[in-house]
Amino acid sequence: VSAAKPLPDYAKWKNADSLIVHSANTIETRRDAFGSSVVTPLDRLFVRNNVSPPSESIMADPDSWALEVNGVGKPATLTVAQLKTLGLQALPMVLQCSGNGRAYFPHKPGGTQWQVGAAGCVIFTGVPVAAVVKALGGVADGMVYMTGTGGEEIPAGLDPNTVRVERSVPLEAMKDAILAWEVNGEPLPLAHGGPLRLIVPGYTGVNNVKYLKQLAFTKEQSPASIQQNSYRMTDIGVKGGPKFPAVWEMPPKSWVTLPSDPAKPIKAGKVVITGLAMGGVDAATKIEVSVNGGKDWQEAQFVGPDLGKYAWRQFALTADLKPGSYNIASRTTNAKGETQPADRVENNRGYNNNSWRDHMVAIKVV
Ligand code: MSS
Repeated sequence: VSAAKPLPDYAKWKNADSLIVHSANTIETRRDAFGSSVVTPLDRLFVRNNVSPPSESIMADPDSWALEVNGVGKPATLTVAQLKTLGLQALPMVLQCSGNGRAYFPHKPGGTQWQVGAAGCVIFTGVPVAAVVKALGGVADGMVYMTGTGGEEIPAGLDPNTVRVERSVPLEAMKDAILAWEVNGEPLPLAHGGPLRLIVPGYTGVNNVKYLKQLAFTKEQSPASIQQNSYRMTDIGVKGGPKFPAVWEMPPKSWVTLPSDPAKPIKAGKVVITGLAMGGVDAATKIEVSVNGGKDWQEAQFVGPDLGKYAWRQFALTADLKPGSYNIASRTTNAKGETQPADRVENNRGYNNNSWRDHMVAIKVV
């Protein structure tokens, strides 16, 4: 029996049985624990912080949390209470760490060995960024990026350029972005970025800055190392650098959730294979399942509600399986016609793994 690591204090309220605790700041959902709801229950949602989260004391009076907005016609500091007067949008979406699936890269990239569970489908609620920007006189001329700054301080010496977690995304990502104070109908907890978080749907986890202190429209990407060096698609063996593509939009991806425990043999006969499929920045529109390691594919059915293009879809396929060994894979196609590939895009830090082969599950039917 392996000694399970304890949940950290700020995430003590989570359901330990559903989670793999890699460290105090990296906690993933087990492959068999996403549940039957399309929306991931908060107590099973993964957690990832690059450094320790800020003190729980910032949650004492969430409405008084102040956000500085710069790079607009009329720069201003707005409290959450003021933001709540500017508009409201509920946004179902997949929140997924850039490194989800890193465990399957053969070159063993450094970083958390995430399997499938650094992802969840949740409903964030807040005000559209576009409404806030409109109220402040629009984006200032010549701005190219939307930059979010987090509220925690990173330890001295880690980054010569900033003490903050800071990420920039292309300006066009503003169109569906929101500033969220709620998730799944509850006040946004500290673990997921409360009191206020920048949500950029379709973009990988890191771009959704928690404890948001500043939202700025900028000419350049943030000088922070987390922008310039980390979260870049560099060649294997090459450390980061601004000349490599930033990890921004998510590619289409799916994985089977059941049968999920290769240690447990499955009874021959009709077996319902289930899973989750996401389209990235476009809706997942097609899902196929293979029971023979990708040789033959059958179209599976989406089951459960469609919560919009940024959410994931649950899927199922009933297969008649005789005793034997099977490799179960799934692959999705999005509205743009992009299909999940067999092979991962190799990169040094193990980002954006959407290879169907890497996410395959071997099962035994008896
Ligand atoms: N924010 C801040 N402020 N800080 C940090 O650290 N992290 C990232 C995001 N945001 C951070 C932030 C990441 S990296 C991720 S994934 C996310 O977040 C997560 O979320 P949750 O809620 O789950 O925890 Mo990777 O790409």
